[in-house]
Amino acid sequence: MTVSFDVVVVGAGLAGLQMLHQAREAGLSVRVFEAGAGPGGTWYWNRYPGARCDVESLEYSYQFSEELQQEWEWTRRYASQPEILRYVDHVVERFDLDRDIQYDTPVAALTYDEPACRWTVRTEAGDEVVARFVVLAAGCLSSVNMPDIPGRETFSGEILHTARWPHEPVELSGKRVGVVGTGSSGVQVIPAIAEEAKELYVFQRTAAYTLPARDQPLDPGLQAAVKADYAGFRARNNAMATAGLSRYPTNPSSVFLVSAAEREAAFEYFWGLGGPLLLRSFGDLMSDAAANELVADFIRGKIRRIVKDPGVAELLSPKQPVGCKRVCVGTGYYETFNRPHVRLVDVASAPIEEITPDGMRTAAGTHGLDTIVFATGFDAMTGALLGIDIRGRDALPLKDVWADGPRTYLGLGVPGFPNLFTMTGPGSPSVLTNMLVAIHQHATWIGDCLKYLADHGIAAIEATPEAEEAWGLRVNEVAGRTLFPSCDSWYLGANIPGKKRVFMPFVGFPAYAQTCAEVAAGGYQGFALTRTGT
Ligand code: NA7
Repeated sequence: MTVSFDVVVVGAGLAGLQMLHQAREAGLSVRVFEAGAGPGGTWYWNRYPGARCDVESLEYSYQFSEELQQEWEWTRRYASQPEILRYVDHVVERFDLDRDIQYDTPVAALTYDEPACRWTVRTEAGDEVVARFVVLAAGCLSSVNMPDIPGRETFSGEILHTARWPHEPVELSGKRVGVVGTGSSGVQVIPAIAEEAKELYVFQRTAAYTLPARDQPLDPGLQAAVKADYAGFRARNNAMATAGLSRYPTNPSSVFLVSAAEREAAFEYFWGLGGPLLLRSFGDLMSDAAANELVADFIRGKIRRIVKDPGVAELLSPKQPVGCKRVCVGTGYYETFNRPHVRLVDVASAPIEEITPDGMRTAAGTHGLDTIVFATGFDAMTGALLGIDIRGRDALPLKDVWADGPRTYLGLGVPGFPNLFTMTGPGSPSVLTNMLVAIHQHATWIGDCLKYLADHGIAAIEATPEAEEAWGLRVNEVAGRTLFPSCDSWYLGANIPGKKRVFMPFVGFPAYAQTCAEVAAGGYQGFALTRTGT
């Protein structure tokens, strides 16, 4: 007999874990399928040396339980990967989540049975369960991008990817290591590997803006003050465009209204605050290309002062607008290039051509390597979803519906796919915010929705094509007012060869959350609801 659940959740990362909790709170039976051997998603897989969250720990945490947020003590301004995994384990234990999670179980296919209003969920092992609802919490940055470089199989040393880092320690001391990629993962792993490796070659295609994290032990006084009114702290953060960092100043005025000296002073002040706060120094940095160029130039000046070799400093200086690719937050990144055993290899002018048995060949020459580390990112936002064979009404494949890019209503539902919810999906703020806030908003919204459907005898909920169409226009219209779509980023899918270029996340958390709340309050406007027996 096929086992049946009210809800199946795909993924036991931070989104899936909260969704499990919310669905239980709504009185529903739940099964979570997780590909990894343990919980934590991003923090389970990305175990590379130096891995650390670039959102402050007091904010990168769950807010669904006052007891949880009171009892957990963070140790640093930014939590390391092991600390977050300890937090995840604590949450799993505290809320007894494990009994509903099946690990080592990637989901292969989801098929909708329209007459029954049920999904059949098939795992890669071939097991099947049925569920009234499916929530996809498979991760925005979980489908690994491994570049297809010829000769990989011939390499005699070890090939690693930051997002599939082994559980056992990796021996790098005395080795010649090559790192490909200089996004957020590269910026974290490069200084850590430089501590151990005999020689380090950094293969850079596009320089990224790296802002100093200014990580430090968390001030116990600050932690206590936040805990004294955690609800207020959360509410203030949720009102920010990026859903966070409300305790820092924001200057909404134009950079063009001040003198050059005042501008520099403001940039210096916000640079000194650390993390992405520099982008808060003026209100038009992310909407006006000329304003953005001023802050870009300020950062390039910093790079020139830190990096001793002018040629290397020039190569490390990004050309694209600041923030159109996600800014990196690092510790000692630029300083690493002053170390004598670290070499920057420009693979924009001389691309990687081949991996040989003992190294990497670019158009400019060969570098002997013992280990190659790919920090080449992810097929973001859609990769994990399209990795599952999802078929909706009339056996419609999601991959066909999304052939020209993802289309959703609120990043929560897709026409033709009833009773299927995407958490932090394309069309929602997700990666442009503190993910934990985005997760909280989606998990509570979906949890409330499931309860509403049960209370009102509704068997199926499905986004309407009209609502999806209108939402797609709004996502584009809001993004069009910013500089986000102005360079080849993973927000646009531009990092994956052949992927359709569509700006995927929604810009502006508070407006989004308000729209979702209004949709729910209005009886789920934009969704077609089918009553039981109709
Ligand atoms: P990112 O930000 O996508 O960075 C990937 C890096 O790898 C980036 O520098 C890419 O250069 C580079 N890359 C990708 N493919 C290649 C090839 N074939 N050759 C050379 N270089 C390549 O991924 P991360 O893991 O660092 O960060 C992802 C997010 O995770 C991050 O934003 C945070 O939200 C957490 P490119 O820029 O494409 O020229």
